[in-house]
Amino acid sequence: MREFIQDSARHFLPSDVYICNGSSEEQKELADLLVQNGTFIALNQDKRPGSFLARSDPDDVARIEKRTFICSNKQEDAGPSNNCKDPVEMKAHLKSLFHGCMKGRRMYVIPFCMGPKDSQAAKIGIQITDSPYVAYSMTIMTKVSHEFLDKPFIPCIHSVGRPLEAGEKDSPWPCNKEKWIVHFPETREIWSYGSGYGGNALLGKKCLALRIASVLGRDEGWMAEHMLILALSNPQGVKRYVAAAFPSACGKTNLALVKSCLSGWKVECVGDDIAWLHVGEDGALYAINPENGFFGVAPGTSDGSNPNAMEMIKKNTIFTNVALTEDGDVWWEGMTKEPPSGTIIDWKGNIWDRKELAAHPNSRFTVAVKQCPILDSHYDDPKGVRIDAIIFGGRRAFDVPLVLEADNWTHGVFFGANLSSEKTAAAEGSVGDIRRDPFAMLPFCGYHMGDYFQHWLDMGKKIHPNYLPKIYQVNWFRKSKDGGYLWPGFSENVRILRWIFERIGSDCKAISTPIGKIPEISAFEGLEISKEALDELFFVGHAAEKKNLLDAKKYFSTLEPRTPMELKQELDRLEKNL
Ligand code: GTP
Ligand code: SPV
Ligand code: MN
Repeated sequence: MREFIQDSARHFLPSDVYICNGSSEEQKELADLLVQNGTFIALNQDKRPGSFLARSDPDDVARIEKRTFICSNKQEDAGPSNNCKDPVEMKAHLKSLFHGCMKGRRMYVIPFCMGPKDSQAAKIGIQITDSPYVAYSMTIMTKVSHEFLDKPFIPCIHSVGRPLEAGEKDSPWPCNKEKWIVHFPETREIWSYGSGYGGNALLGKKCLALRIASVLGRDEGWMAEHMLILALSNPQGVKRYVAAAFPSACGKTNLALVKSCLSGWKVECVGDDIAWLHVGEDGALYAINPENGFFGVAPGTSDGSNPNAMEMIKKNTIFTNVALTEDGDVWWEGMTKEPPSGTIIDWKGNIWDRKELAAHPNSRFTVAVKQCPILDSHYDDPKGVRIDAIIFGGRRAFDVPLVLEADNWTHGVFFGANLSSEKTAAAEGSVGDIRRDPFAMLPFCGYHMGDYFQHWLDMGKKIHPNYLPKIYQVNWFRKSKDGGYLWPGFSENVRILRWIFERIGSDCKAISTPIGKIPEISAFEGLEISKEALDELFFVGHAAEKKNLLDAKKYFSTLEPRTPMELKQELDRLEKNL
């Protein structure tokens, strides 16, 4: 650890070095500094105590997948879905790029723990960064303490890539046009350069807890997944835990915090973005949330759609790239039907013309889990929570039904492997294009996707058959011909959770289709929805399914020779069913 810190300082040449301890005094000092630097604007303390607005550089607003690399010793181990470069060459390149990159800045050392700190499943990282915004965010998103300094750790090196010459004026959001988010899966190292935003810079999140952790999971027999974890209790007080994977900005945080529309049915939250899944001594599958906070999408969040999130972000929250109201509060599209009156400053810091978006579509709130009003009592249980069902979901305007149940684990893995979704603003690129995003892990799997599919199949064999979670696929986003959503979503999604809960109990019936099982009409009793809308929501078109089958075949062939045999057999089974 000492060597790592000293080497970093010698090489990156910061003006000084500070080791974070995660205390509230330290958070206060960081916040004061950020306000002084102009990175933070303190919000109206009567309306949002302890809360701040940050505006990023307009070119640093989301994850950048083009600039994300998995540098395996052998290119084929990274697989066709990852950018890969030779690790020796890449390391040499990064070393020269990072030389002197922290001149004129303080170097923060952040010892952090992902997961319940007494859990065998937890992992320690040490992040080096020259960004106080990142340091502050890390104290919310992870557990930071000096006690993690003398343990084995995953090194995470980050710089905004903008050294300051003596007397040079800093900008509120320093960053560099050139960006690198680089992972070395064999040596378990992370280097990130040029961006200060979200998953590019808070290295505990996607870089450690997904890309590196997925590799650790493969090697050690567990799974790191892009999943929320929630608890659903029925009116009798029986509680079951569910994990659900949706691609970025496709509904994880909203489902994890959902307020139930069904009386007597209660949802509680364990995590909203990442799950680490282990087989326990009893042979069941257990999940922990490695994170300590939420980094949630702001637009669309309102008292109507997500009252629990609105409650959670009333205080001690960082808002990044949202709009600022005249009374020193925040606003974003969808928060209220009408924007507030008075002058509004948009996310770029200009007076809002009320035409362009006031908040960036990937604007976010950063807040500690302990502020979650429906936090589950086991959220920090070192053993994790037992998972009874797994859901895969995407954002699909057409062709994909509201919910499907898999016939068995292998069929469920087939669902995950075939997950496709419309692209969102969470990553740079064109929004709306449909792409394959297997298991919602396309941008986050640190190794070959074919091996990853095989790992899922192998994990199914390690779980005791009595505890094998049932697997589902959902789509809240199907649209009618006139362009509106067919399904009300949000709190009504609990109906689907209830069906899943009752299916686990197994005395609730389902209807078979060629592609999976669907609920009977009784699941929708009491919901104001037309018969036509329900029919459309569950319509399984033969032509569309044939096309899906061909696409899946084509996709699986791109993973050869690592496409698992069992998934190819699922293709045959589907073809017969169709
Ligand atoms: P990441 O943090 O990027 O991983 O996103 P996420 O998967 O947590 O997605 P999130 O819950 O933040 O939702 C993203 C967007 O989808 C928000 O604008 C939500 O308002 C919207 N959304 C979420 N759930 C639903 C739903 O059930 N129906 C509809 N129509 N929109 C939804
Ligand atoms: C995602 O893109 O899935 C996010 C946002 O959760 S970020 O942390 O930036 O990756
Ligand atoms: Mn996410």
